[in-house]
Amino acid sequence: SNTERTYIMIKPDGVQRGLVGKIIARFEERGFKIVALKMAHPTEDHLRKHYADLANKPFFPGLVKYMASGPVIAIVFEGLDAVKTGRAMLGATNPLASPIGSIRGDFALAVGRNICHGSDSVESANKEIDLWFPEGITSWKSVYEGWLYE
Ligand code: DAT
Ligand code: MG
Repeated sequence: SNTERTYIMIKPDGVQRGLVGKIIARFEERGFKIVALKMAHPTEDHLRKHYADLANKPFFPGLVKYMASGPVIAIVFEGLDAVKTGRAMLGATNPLASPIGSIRGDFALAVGRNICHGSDSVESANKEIDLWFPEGITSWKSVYEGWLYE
């Protein structure tokens, strides 16, 4: 539905490399609506919760350290098929396998420095939104909605 939400996070390398505006612009231009946005410097403990499903992977300690190495931009975008379209806009987990035109395919080289996170299902989006925005999100009506949706 039009109100599907996804959690998108610009990772510390995306922030350090000055790609925040470019990444947000892609989602805005596609038609997605920002319903929550903030900068945060997450703790390793918070990131262990965010990536709990990957706790047994050999790269997990390095992943948590990298993600805690600087501030991130936490965003919730809302719109039609936000989760699947958000994943398509990111590309593959490995930038090498990401199509040109995708965020990782245009801006990243290494799997361990892939600049942006996106929820992989509606269920994980809801969990991630609760984890990163316990204060809640901001619902609002965009004047473009009549031109984005039938
Ligand atoms: P995605 O971010 O595409 O959802 P994921 O959830 O499987 O991928 O993994 C989370 C992050 O962990 C990923 O963005 C980068 C890192 N990662 C995944 N596989 C990795 C690997 N084989 N080596 C190093 N880092 C990896
Ligand atoms: Mg994932």
